[in-house]
Amino acid sequence: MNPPESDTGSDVRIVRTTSTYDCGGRCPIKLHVRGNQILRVEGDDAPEPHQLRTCLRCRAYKQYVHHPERFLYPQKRVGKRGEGKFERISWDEAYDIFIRELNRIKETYGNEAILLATGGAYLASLHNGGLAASRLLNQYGGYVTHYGNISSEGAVWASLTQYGSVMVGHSREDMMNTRLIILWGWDPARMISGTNTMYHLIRARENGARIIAIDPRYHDTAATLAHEWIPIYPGTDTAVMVAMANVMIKENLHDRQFLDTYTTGFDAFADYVLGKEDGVDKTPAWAAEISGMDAAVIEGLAREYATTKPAALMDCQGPARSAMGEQYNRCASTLCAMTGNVGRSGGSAGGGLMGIPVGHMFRMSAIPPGKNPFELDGPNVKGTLDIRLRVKKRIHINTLWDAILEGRDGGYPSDVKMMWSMCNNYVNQIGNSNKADRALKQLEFIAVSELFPTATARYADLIFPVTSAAERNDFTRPWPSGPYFTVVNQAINPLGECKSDLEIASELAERLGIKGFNPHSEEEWLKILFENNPEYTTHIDDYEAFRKKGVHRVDLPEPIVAFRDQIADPENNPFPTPSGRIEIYSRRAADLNNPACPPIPKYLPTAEDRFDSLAAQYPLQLITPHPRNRVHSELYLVPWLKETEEHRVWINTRDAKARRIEDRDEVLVYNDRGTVSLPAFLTERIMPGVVAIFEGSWYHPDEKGVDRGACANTLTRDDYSGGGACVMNTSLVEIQKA
Ligand SMILES: Nc1nc2c(c(=O)[nH]1)N[C@H]1C(S)=C(S)[C@@H](COP(=O)(O)OP(=O)(O)OC[C@H]3O[C@@H](n4cnc5c(=O)[nH]c(N)nc54)[C@H](O)[C@@H]3O)O[C@H]1N2
Ligand SMILES: Nc1nc2c(c(=O)[nH]1)N[C@H]1C(S)=C(S)[C@@H](COP(=O)(O)OP(=O)(O)OC[C@H]3O[C@@H](n4cnc5c(=O)[nH]c(N)nc54)[C@H](O)[C@@H]3O)O[C@H]1N2
Ligand SMILES: [Mo]
Repeated sequence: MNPPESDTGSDVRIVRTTSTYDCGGRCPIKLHVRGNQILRVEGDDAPEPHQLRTCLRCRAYKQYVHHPERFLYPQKRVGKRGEGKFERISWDEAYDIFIRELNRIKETYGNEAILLATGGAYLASLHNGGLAASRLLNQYGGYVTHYGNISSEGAVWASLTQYGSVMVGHSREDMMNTRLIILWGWDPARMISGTNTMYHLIRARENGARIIAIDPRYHDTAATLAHEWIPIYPGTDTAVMVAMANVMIKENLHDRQFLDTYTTGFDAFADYVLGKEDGVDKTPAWAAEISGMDAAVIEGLAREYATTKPAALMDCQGPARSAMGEQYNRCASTLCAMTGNVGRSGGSAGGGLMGIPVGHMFRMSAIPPGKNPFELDGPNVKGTLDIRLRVKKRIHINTLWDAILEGRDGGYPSDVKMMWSMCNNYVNQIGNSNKADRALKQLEFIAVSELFPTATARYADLIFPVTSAAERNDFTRPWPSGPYFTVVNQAINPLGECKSDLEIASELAERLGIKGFNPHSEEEWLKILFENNPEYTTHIDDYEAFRKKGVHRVDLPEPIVAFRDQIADPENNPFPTPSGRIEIYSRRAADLNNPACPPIPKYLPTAEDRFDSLAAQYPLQLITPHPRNRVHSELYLVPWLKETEEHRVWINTRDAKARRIEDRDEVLVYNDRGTVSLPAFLTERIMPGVVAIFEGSWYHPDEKGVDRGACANTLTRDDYSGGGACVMNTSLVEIQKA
C-alpha cells in the first residue's frame, strides 16, 4: 500500500489539486504521481500570509485514495442483508439489476416508494452524486427524499430567523481587530472550520486578544490558545446566555442605542430575562443551577463581554445539534446585538454558521416545500444544471428510519420500498443506528454508491464503485472561511472499474431512455459551470491559470464583516427580515405556534437533559463531537490517521473511579437505544457528568447486538428540535466495565 517514496524521477508528475472532504477546509495539495500511483502529498507552498496550511487528513490523501479496501468493481450481495458479503459483477449486470428493481418498484408501488438518500460528502460542483441522482430520478418521475440539514439546521434556522441570512461570518483576518474571543462550543484546532482558522486565532492571541473557551471539554483549541476554560453542562448554554443578558440589563451594560436602531423585539426578550413574563428572574444563580457554571463566573463573563470592545462571541454548530439547538445560536446573536458587536470589525454576529460571501460553499438546508417560512430564494449557483426537484415527499433527515419502518401507517408520507444512497453513511451518521439496522433489513432493494465498505454499504444489495476526487476534475470551495476557490485536478485514472456518480447516473439515464441527460464532456461542463457562476467570473480572470494552479486566493481590500452595510447605513440597507431589522422577536416564529420554537430565544428543558427522570438510570450526558483524524466516518480505514488517535470514550477521572474504571479499560456505554464497547480515556479534560465519543467510528454490532465499532449514533436519538436540528448531543447514558 505504501509505494516507494522516491519522487525524483523524471517520470514523476506534480498535480496541484485539493481534497473534497466535508470538513469545511480546502487544503491545496501537491500530489507527486508516477503512472497511476500517488507517491507523496506535499502541502501548499505559497508564502505567508497566503499559505493555506495542509491538515493531517489531506496529508494522508494517498492512503485514502489507494486504500486496499476500496470498492474497485460493482458488487452484488451474496450473504444476508447487512452481513457485508459481496461478489464482483460486471457493470452491465449492475445496471441491469438496478433498472430491473427500479422499474419493478415503480410499477408495483409508484415513485413514492423510491427513497433517495444523498449527503454532503463530496462537496464539489460537477460530480456531486446527490445532484446527479436527483436529476435522474426527477426525470424518472420523482422520488422521496429528506429535508433538514443534518449538520447545521439549528444554526440555519437561527440565522434565518434573526437576520434573514446565513452569511453571518467575518473573514478570519478580522480576528486581528478583536480584543476578546469567546469560543462558545467551538474547537477549530480539531474541526478547523476552514483552513487557517487556527493561524488567524494564533495571530489574534499574539496581538493581545483574550480567548475564553466555553465547552464541556478542555478541547485542543482551549489547550493551545485559551486564557480560560469554562466547563458547562451540554444543552445549557442558552441559560447562561440569558443570565448574561440579565446582568447586562440590570447593570445597564447593554448598548441601548444599537438595539433601538437595528433590532426589533428586545423588550419582549428583556421581559423574559427579567422574569416579567413568567415570574422567574433569570439571574446568574438561576443559570448556575442549570449549567454547572458558577454564578460569579457568569456575572464576570457578562461584564467582560459587555465592556470589552470589540469582542467576538463565536458560537458554532455542535451545541446546536441538540434538542433545543437553535435557541443557543439565536441567543448568541442576541448577545452580539446587545453588545453592539454586529456588523463591526472585530465583533461578530453569532448565528453559528460563519459563512462569508466569497469562496464560500454553504449548503442550504433542504427545506420542506411550502413548510418553512424562512425559505430562501437564492440564485442557483450550479449554473445551468437544472436541479429543480420533482420531489414527491420529504422526510426529516433524522426520522428516516421511522419513516421506513412505519410508513403511511405511522403518519409518514409514503411507504418506502427501496433506497439509493450516495455521499453519505447514514446508518452511521444519523441518530439511532440500531433502528437503521431494523429499517434497512425491511426494504426490498438497496443500492449504495460508495468508495468504501461503510456501515451503510454493508446493507446494500448492489454496490456502485465510485471514483475518488483524485480520479476526476471538478471545482470546489471551502465552506466557512474562504476567501479562495479551489480546483480538483485529476491525478490518476479511475482505479479498477470505478466511475463518478455523474457517469453512473448518465449511463443509467441512457439505459432508461432518458434523453439529453448529460450532453457535455467533463471539460465542457467545467467551463460552463465556471462561466455561469458570477462568483468565479468576478474574482478570476484566467480560467486556464486557475485550473493549473489549483487555487485562486482572493485578496480582500478589507476583512469581510457580516452586515457591515446594514449597520453603516441602515436606511438604505435593511436586514433581509420581514421587519428589515435584526429580529430578537420573530413574528414568523410566533406564527409557527410551536412552544419548542418560541419567537424570542429561550432556555427550554428537554427530554434527556440532566433533569429528566431518566437520569436516575442513565446519569451521564453524552456528547459526540467531530473527530480530528476523520471527516465524520470518512477516512475511518486510513492507517496513518488511525494511529493519530485511538477511539475511546472520554470520561472524567471522578466518574470513572466511581465505576471502578481504569484508563484503557474496555467499557460498555449504553442506554435504551443500544450498547457500544470501547476503551475508556480517563481525563480531567472533560467535566464530571459528561462523556464524549467522537462521531464517525463505523457501526459494527456483534451477534449480541453490542456495537464493537462504537459508533456514537448507536446511542443518540433519531429526533429533531423545534427548528429542525438533529438531536445528537442530547443523550443520557451509563457506563460500566465490560
Ligand atoms: N476533522 C474534522 N473536521 C470537521 C469535520 C469532521 O468530521 N472532522 N466535520 C465538519 C462538519 S460537516 C461540521 S458541521 C463541522 C462541525 O463543527 P462543530 O459543530 O463546531 O463541531 P462539534 O465537534 O460537533 O462541536 C464543537 C464543540 O462543541 C462542544 N459541545 C458539544 N455540546 C456542547 C454544548 O452543549 N455546549 C457547549 N458549550 N459545547 C458543546 C464539543 O465538545 C466540541 O468541542 O466540522 C467540520 N470539520
Ligand atoms: N453523533 C453525531 N452524528 C453526527 C454528527 C455529530 O456531531 N454527532 N454530525 C453530523 C454532521 S455535521 C454531518 S455533516 C453528518 C455527515 O454525515 P455523512 O455525510 O453521512 O458522513 P460521512 O461519514 O462523511 O459519509 C460520507 C460517505 O460518502 C462517501 N463519499 C465520498 N465522496 C463520495 C462521492 O463522490 N460519491 C459517493 N457516492 N460517495 C462518496 C464516503 O466514502 C463516505 O462513506 O454527520 C452527522 N452525524
Ligand atoms: Mo456537518
